[in-house]
Amino acid sequence: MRLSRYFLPVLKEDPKEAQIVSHRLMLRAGMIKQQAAGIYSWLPLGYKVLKRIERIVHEEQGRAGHIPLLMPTLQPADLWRESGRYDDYGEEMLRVRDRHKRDLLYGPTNEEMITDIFRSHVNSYKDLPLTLYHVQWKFRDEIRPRFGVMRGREFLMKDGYNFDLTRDAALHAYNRHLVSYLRTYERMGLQAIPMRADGGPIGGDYTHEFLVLADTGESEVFYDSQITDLTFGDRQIDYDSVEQCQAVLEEFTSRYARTDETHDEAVFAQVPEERRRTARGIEVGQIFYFGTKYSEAMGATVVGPDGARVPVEMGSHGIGVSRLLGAIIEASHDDRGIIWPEGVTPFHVGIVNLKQGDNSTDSACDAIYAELQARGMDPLYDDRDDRAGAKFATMDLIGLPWRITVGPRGLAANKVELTSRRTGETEEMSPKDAIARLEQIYAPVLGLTVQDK
Ligand code: P5A
Repeated sequence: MRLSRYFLPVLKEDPKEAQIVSHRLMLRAGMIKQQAAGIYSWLPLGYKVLKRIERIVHEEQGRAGHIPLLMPTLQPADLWRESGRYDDYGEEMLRVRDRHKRDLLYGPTNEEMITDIFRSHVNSYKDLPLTLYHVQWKFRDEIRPRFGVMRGREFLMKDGYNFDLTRDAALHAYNRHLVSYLRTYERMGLQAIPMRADGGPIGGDYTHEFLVLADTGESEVFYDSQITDLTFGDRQIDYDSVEQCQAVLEEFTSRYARTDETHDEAVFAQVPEERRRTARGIEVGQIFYFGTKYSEAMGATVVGPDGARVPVEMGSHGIGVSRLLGAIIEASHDDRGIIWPEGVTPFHVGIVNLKQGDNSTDSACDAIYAELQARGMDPLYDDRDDRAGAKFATMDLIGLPWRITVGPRGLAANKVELTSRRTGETEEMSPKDAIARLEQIYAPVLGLTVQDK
């Protein structure tokens, strides 16, 4: 993309309404615009990151064998009357009435609807196990929407639902989700720690939240510091293996880590004092096992191996896709702006032309831009006629992890600068070498095969 043709409405001043850094930077970088309390338009740059995050979520769900579908945002109230949650959900549920006076609601979650789909089409245990998921907008009429996309009223969630014959099989689905979530967050450059939590309005008493530690987080958390040493890394997991998934769950949940809802001082006191931590965290996901809560209420049964019908065992699993943008920025920024991890950056590299209109720099930038695209990368070329300082400030604010700077003096010696946003380190090299370096860096992210040259 050429910046002269893009829509990037950056703000010079700090917006007053933003209390935390991620909200401030998302507004300043022209990523979102508030339309009503907790309701946002996603401007091109924000939309791009949202799509990158969504794509990682889809890839990791696919790897775990989960199947995508798409349910609507509006749901008939009658489904929720069946489960009893229409009355229970309270004021957080946005209720709507259509012209035929039928009650609808803007879905805050989809347990009822997916259970309805299941009972309409699945009859036998032979069709199990099954995990269906979608990435869809939700609405919760939060009392206090705040911190931008962090606590919105309309927000994007990945929500998945597992259907199994037995409790053990459903617990394997739970473990499988835990593993796939660990991978998903790490690909976004985040450490999200599973912590024992409370079922809330979804239900069930076996549930973990995934928390990214941050001072601005809304949840108070208590944990054994050893837990922060764990990483999933690039281990290969067979998602069908009960033992492998169970082993990962045990590794990541055997140390004390709880939200304030389930915190127990007596148990916490058994952790050696020097390892006890109290902190704040951002909840970026939650997994639930709730057994037959919805299937019994809604008559979702299957014929079991002995011919008798049994209610299906279920759980549900959510990732806060739009909240993740805020969480990533909270975890990765500096005074000058955002620092995107390579896995989610809106553009892979920024190209800054120090002398727009100069034949040599213009044609060098055009060539670099074309070559990066030819190799599967997505560059943002600042081709505006602006001061170098202003161009650098914009690139720093929007947080592209790499920048190529092209100026007439360097170019005379066939050199450009490659700068890391994270470390600020700059190296001089030929355009060809800069492109090759970026290709190496992005190969794992893009699934590229780098040819030896
Ligand atoms: C699990 C999937 C559920 O709704 N039903 C389907 C279960 N879980 S949850 O924990 O309530 O939500 C899942 C994740 O969605 C994000 N989230 C939000 N993001 C932005 N604004 C909000 N108001 C909001 N509410 C929930 C969180 O990341 C949460 O973990």
